[in-house]
Amino acid sequence: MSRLVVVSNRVAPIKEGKIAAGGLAVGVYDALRQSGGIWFGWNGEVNKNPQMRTETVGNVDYVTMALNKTDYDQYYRGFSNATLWPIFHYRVDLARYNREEYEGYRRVNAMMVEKLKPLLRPDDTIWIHDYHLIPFAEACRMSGIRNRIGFFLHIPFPAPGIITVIPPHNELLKTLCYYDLVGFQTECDRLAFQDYITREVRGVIERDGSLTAYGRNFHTGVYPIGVVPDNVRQLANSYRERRHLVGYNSDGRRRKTIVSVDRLDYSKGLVERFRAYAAFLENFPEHRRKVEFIQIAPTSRSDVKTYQTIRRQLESEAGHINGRLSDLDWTPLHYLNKSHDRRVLMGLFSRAEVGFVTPLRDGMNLVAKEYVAAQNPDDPGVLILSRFAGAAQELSSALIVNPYDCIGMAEALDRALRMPLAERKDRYEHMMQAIRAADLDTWRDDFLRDLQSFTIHQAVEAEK
Ligand code: GDG
Repeated sequence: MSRLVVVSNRVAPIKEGKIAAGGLAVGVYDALRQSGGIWFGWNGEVNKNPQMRTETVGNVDYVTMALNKTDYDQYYRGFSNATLWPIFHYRVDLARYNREEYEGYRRVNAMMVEKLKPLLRPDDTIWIHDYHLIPFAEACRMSGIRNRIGFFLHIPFPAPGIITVIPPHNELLKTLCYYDLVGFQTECDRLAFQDYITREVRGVIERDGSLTAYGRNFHTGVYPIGVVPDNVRQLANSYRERRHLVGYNSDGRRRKTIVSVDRLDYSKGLVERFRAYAAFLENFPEHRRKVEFIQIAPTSRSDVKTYQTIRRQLESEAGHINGRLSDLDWTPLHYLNKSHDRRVLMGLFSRAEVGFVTPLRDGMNLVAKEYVAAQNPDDPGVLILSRFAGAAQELSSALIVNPYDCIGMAEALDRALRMPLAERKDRYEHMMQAIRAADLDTWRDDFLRDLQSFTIHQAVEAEK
């Protein structure tokens, strides 16, 4: 097997047991550790003289660089997170477009390619991750790099009517055709992309399923990202302080727990979730004092304006719920903005009666899979899952809800808390089958196998 070179926007060298709060990091870490190679990207620093730095941990070289302030503002804070992220999550209302930011985005992609180029060997397989780096392969080809290059999109690919809101959508999506393989989380995402290519730019679907557009032939595929279920369960079991995680009534009986863990992001549906919880306590008062909701939401991208707004909104909603309903011995909602150790999270999942995962849009949502994998098979909790999370395609035995339906979600909470053991077990077993069938190893192995095995008939005029 050839050496693996992974490129993602953010790279943080990972020490065992200390995993950053981001699905991509969790997924790529194990992939690289097994095959060895390079993980290349931004180190999170912003300074005047961006220097390359290499840190070797085990068989992985973490090669990172800082960004200067302009690059950070235009590429990261601007086009990636204020244009692409909201639009790909169907939040056109929160998106802005600025031509300079787009140019900065293209420039940083090209600059990263030039930095990576001297480190590449001819038979390296290059795996690019996510929306920050869509034009990476095109910049590689222009620079004469001939290696196999695959791209995986961690977030949803929106319907063509949404994506055409981005003024240079044609130019941007053309760059995806320079990959040998473009991977998506769900069939729905892949079909949306295929629709765009066939309808917007008159690309064609070949007999082997590959696409030809802009004179280039390339493959697409569906690779739902997963978790390592045994590892999740092990972590959950190893957390010894579990009794500190949940509250008790004054009579000593343990309160039932509803748990949610998300990066603080408007795509995760936190405001709608808080409102649904409030409606649940209003409409089903018999649960009051017997239940508590723990929402862990580490802040992210806090210098992007829309993220400051959502944070303020959540503080106000949380204050409203607790101010109105708390008692001296009962706090209905625990809203925590800090990040927690992974072991603590898995321990908390295993003790919570309900996992409440209700994004407005999500590429996959690993928390949904982790919650299920952390459960005790003899007495599992119930997953409530948004139909707009990629995970809902596989976890159809969850209680599927529409996050825009406040009362529907309140009813699902009531139903979950009352669900008999036999039904909980039945749903859990179905979900575990799906989680095992598409675990993290399968995601990585399938993607890399396909990337290495497809016959590539790329047109090369543009590269000459
Ligand atoms: C993107 C896509 C897609 C969260 N808080 C803490 C913490 N986490 C961990 C969770 C989970 C991961 O971070 C979050 O993954 P998600 O999948 O839920 O969400 P995104 O960060 O938005 O990831 C998403 C994913 O990429 C992978 O392709 O599923 O759709 O948006 O593993 O447990 N981990 C620790 N402390 C925390 O406080 N240690």
